[in-house]
Amino acid sequence: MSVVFISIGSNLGNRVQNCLNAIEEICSFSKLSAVSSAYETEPVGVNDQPWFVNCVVKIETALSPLSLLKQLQDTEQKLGRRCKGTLEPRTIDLDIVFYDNLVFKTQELVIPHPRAHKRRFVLEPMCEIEPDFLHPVIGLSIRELLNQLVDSGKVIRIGRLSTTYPQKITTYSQT
Ligand code: PH2
Ligand code: MG
Ligand code: MG
Repeated sequence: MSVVFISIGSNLGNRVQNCLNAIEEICSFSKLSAVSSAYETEPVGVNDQPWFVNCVVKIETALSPLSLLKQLQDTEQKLGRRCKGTLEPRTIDLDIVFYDNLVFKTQELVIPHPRAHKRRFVLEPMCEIEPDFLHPVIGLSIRELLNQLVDSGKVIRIGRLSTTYPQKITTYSQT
């Protein structure tokens, strides 16, 4: 089994509900081991877009990186994502951030996510669940990356996400 961190983001429609739906779908093909809080985050690298809701989940999976990518893309489609480009608002975006300590580069997939270490909306939620995880290329922990970060995009914690077992229902509460 491999340990994978996935960044979840939505800035179209009911953003929190979209994230909840994504987590439930992810539970259907992998074992969920941790979920961060939900954060409202200022858009980074795009102009004139609504703010995002972002979170990070930790899973265990037997899927290979490319099979997992396919599952995540199918899930994005199922949850109503229409645009594939990065410049339009999207119902849901599911990105593989880390896959064990793997360094993986193909046309369709790069792991670790090439921009994750520069993004507060990824590092802050991930720091909540695994602050000591070492970036396999940079060699710094998530906490260290966050401390040296220059990204000024605002990231505001808005509530807790929790999944019930064995029902696998994920809920949001403003606490
Ligand atoms: N995703 C992007 C581009 N910019 N900004 C925030 N705050 N959150 C995101 O998830 C995000 C972004 C491309 O995937
Ligand atoms: Mg993305
Ligand atoms: Mg993506």
